[in-house]
Amino acid sequence: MTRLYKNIVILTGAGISAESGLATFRSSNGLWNNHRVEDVATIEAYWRNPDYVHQFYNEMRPELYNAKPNPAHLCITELQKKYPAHIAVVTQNVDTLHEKAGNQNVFHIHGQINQIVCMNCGHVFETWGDVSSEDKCEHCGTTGMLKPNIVFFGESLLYMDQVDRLLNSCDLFVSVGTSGVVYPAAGFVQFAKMFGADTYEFNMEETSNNSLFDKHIYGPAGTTLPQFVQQLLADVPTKEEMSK
Ligand code: BJW
Repeated sequence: MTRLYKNIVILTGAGISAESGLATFRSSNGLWNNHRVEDVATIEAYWRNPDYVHQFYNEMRPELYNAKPNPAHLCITELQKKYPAHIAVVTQNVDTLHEKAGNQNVFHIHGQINQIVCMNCGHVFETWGDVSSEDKCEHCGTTGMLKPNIVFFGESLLYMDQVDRLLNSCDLFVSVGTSGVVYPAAGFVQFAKMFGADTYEFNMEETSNNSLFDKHIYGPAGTTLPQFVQQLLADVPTKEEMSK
């Protein structure tokens, strides 16, 4: 038996997409396995050698384009359809599996693989194709300033005003498949807790900010999250119960 919640925030990381076949970042065969983080995931790397960075993300794009959502993504859609609360998904993932699963209110705080931003004018456009330093911005016409719309180390996160508001008002904060080492996302649980939310963590193993969660559910999110969703849905009063 759980409370009936009004505002739910689900923070997701690479682990929620692991069962869709996508590599996480910090596992032994992780996404950066053959690359130094400093060469592909920092803003300094992009300015130093944009084509090296473009090549890394150009190679990643087709795999993410073809990836399919798994039960962990899909059960969020079911929750959003059947549970009488405002439910937001704050994702650190650059894949689009939440959207493919039909999730609503999704905030990509670390950007999206299928978006490009012009560092000259800020224009954002969508593409699943390759990008290079010879390409021109379709909005301002400047060449060589296009960057994958992915938040690199040293850059500010996206949608932080909205996320702050969500954290201030949430009464249930659920973290799924994130190691909790990258800030500011790793600190969200602390805010949610400070504002009175129940805090749940779903992961395969203990994480670095483990002590901040009220409950830990260990195991693959594709199994554990749908079970949790069914528990939440079991506590939703029926129409008859509501009218009594
Ligand atoms: C499963 C599973 C299954 C597996 N089921 N679970 C405060 C303190 C210290 C440092 C900082 C701080 N504030 C800012 C910083 C600096 C920095 C930072 O955090 N550094 C730390 C590493 C120390 N942060 C930043 O620079 C951020 N910007 C910022 O703060 O701006 C303000 C500012 C500007 C200028 C100066 C100073 C401040 C930006 C961070 C951007 C992160 N971007 C990346 C993408 C890189 C590009 C790419 O895609 O290649 O985002 S880094 C990478 O890590 C990616 C991810 O979104 C992010 C988090 O990783 P995630 O999702 O947690 O993945 P993993 O692999 O770590 O974990 C997977 C988990 O899943 C594991 O736990 C598994 O067990 C689990 N799992 N299978 C359930 N089936």
